Amino acid sequence: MYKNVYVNEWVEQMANMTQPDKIVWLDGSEEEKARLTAEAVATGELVELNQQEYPGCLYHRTAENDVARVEHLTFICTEHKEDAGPTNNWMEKSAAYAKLGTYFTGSMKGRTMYVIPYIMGPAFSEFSKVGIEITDSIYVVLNMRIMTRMGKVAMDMLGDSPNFIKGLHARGDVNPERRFICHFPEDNSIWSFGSGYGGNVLLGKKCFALRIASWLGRKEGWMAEHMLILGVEDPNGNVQYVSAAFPSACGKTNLAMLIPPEKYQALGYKVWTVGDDIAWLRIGSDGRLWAVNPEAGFFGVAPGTSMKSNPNALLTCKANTIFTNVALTPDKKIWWEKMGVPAPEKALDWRGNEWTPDMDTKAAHPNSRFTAPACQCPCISKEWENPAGVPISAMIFGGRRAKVAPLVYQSFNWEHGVFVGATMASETTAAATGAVGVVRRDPMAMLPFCGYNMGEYFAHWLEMGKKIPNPPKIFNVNWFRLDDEGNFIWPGFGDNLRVLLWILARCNGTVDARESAIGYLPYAKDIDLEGCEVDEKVLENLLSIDKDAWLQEIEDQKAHLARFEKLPAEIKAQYEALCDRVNAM
Ligand code: GTP
Ligand code: SPV
Ligand code: MN
Repeated sequence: MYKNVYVNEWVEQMANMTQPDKIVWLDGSEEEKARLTAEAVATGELVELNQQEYPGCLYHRTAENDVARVEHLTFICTEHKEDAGPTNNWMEKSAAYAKLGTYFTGSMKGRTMYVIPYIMGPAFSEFSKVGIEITDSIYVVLNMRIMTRMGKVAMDMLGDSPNFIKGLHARGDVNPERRFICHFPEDNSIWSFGSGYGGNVLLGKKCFALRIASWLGRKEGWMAEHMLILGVEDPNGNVQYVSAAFPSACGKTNLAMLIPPEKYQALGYKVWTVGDDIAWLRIGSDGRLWAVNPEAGFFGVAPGTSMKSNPNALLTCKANTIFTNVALTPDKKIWWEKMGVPAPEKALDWRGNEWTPDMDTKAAHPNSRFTAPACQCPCISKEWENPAGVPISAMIFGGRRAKVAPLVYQSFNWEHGVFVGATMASETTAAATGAVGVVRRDPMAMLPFCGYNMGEYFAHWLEMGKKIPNPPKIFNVNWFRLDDEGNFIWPGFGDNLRVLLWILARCNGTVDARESAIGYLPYAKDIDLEGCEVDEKVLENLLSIDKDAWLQEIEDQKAHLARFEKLPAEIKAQYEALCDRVNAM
């Protein structure tokens, strides 16, 4: 038990329903970690990896049917449907409690209930909020220990306040028929049943830090966004920060940990990581928008992570990391596709089946992940735990678009920038169950994560723009344009710094741009290509916009915007202005 009576009372209620054999109140100590790890290793829930090679690292496989977020089983549960809006699944609040209550009742019989107090955000920061997650999974406990500031520090911050987000999770029998991820923003509460996977069960992450927090942000005048935060240091040592929203598995972690091309390293440029997935943003007393990363770790996509593509991520994972659904070698090492090292002669794949490189199945699941402490990242910003956050100069939207979207463009102003975010589209990835590679509209990369009516969310963005005296400039990028053979045209990764530098030059007013139908486009000469495999002609192509493609695009946008009953008039006006400009191209 803790000293906080509100926490104790709620835990007692949840225990009466779920009926665990015992309750463990966590404090976050090293002794506790060692004890729980040993227990999970003994039951086979976790595998201890080769400790010479991977000190402190663990391996876990989730059930075969439980390897990604389940958007069709994720609900916003409010009294009125219109508060969830047209893009969220909705259940009436009391009906949802009743339905999930039948699943939770007795679900922890024979099991242990763990109580995890945690903070999203730096301890004792004005940005930060406390959550308590109840779970019957040690895997969840050990992941939350990496992803949040958990244990005693959270109870110290909470004090005797009733103000905490209540999260209840039980694995149940991991049956997709009885899997529900329900959010009750009116009650600051989250109930998750029947899954053991990432974003479904690490309730501090998408459930709290985006769905519940977006609701709170609207109420309290701040923003919770699916954004990385990074700092670019110039050769004089000045650091400017940007945040960027890309849909799941579209490059946030990679951009956040970018390694500058050689030329820029030699000149003294550096990129510092503040966060790789979520940003909480508030207006500072200086009139700028300031951001913190509410998380304390990275839950990153493993496949494709190599010493070539993202060495900083790989180095972050060298110790104290949990690997989920990657391949396991006989000598207890791990492997995944495009890791940049030869495949093992044999391994157990993500399903736990014998695997050899000649098989045409993947050894690691495409959405397999590492959970690693942010403080181990070689390029972690020294400001990453600053309770005041970092000031944001530019906000960037982006996604996977084979054609249509150019490499980069700048919005005309905040209102136009909100429209650009509201009409964002991207091809779907393995981060959620369902078809991969289908174009869908994903406003601000928040479609699966906005905890309320998305029409009102757009209005909140517009409202914030009016309140920020010195708002960030808003841009759109696309690293994923394809040639006719289906190859990426832009090399991406480290070379994305070339685009970031144009963006910052725009913020600093040191470079011109040309006005186009969709926004300000760079002059090709202003994106430096020295040492890049792309020449100016290819760049011209990457920066081109095709009238026919954009005529099609505005048709698609029309259908998308028609979904929102509460679409702000400003967005509608922006849409009409875009149509006029495209027609006049
Ligand atoms: P979530 O954790 O799901 O939110 O994903 P994320 O947005 O952090 O994506 P991540 O950085 O893990 O990248 C996902 C995939 O995109 C990986 O396979 C990367 O290799 C690939 N990727 C990232 N950046 C680039 C890029 O600049 N160009 C290309 N072509 N691929 C990229
Ligand atoms: C995402 O899907 O955007 C992730 C992974 O960052 S999860 O925690 O599963 O949401
Ligand atoms: Mn994400």
